[in-house]
Amino acid sequence: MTGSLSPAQVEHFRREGWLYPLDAISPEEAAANLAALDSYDGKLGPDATLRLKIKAQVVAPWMTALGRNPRILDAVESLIGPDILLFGASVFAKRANDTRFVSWHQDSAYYGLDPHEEVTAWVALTPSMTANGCLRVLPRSHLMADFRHEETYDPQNLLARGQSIQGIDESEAVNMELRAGQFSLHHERTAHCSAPNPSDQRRVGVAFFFMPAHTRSTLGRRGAMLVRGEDRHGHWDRDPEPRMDLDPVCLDYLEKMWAGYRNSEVKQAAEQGLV
Ligand SMILES: O=C(O)CCC(=O)C(=O)O
Repeated sequence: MTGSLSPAQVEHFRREGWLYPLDAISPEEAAANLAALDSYDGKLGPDATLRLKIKAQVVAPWMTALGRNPRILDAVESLIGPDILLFGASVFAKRANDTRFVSWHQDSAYYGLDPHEEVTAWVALTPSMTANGCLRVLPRSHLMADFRHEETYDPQNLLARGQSIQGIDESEAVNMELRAGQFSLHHERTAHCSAPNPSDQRRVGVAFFFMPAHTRSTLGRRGAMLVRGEDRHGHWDRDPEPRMDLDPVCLDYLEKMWAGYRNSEVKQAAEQGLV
């Protein structure tokens, strides 16, 4: 398998909670995917990317195909084994000269997954550099205790409730710089964030959330997509597969899932004392 990780890369991920850069698609393919995303502006509101959250993989066949990219899945398989469910995907887009940011957070506080073995592959559709607000991670934070999150509702924050870990010591933070078409990996419990984009180059990426098929939902029955291997456990319903670009059935599903995530799922995290 061409994208399998070496033992040293696996060991690095297990120790540090992140890994980059890895190659997924060519810069030309990344540009084609970006053009498809851009074509949704107007059709899905002025900034379509703000609606492409948590189940964005159902929006179009190209997005589902990216979530099934063999290089990405080979790397993910090296970490979580051969039976892989795609729990979801979110688009994170910052315009040029954009003051919006993503605060420090752990996905494990919100996703309602047990055990916490989800791995995110963040795929760059434009260059994602320090200068334009690339993804940042706190090394080894996946091995630390759960962080407490505060809901700030800051409108500049690209997260649903502006959920934020306060007081992180950023001195060891790593900026995961990527060229268009490359991807990084981070563990569900790895604290991560990204700064505003003061540059004149936009920064767009899609985060795909992969989990081993034995993962359970702690938030009731939900959907996922089987993207490799077999599901012998049956803990998840099947997410719909898009038949066309902006498949209306899938868009409806995406809206419902995003509303649920913003409301009940985050509320449940609050009840668990994590936000
Ligand atoms: O793209 C970003 O700036 C943040 C991404 C993120 O929070 C994630 O991939 O979970």
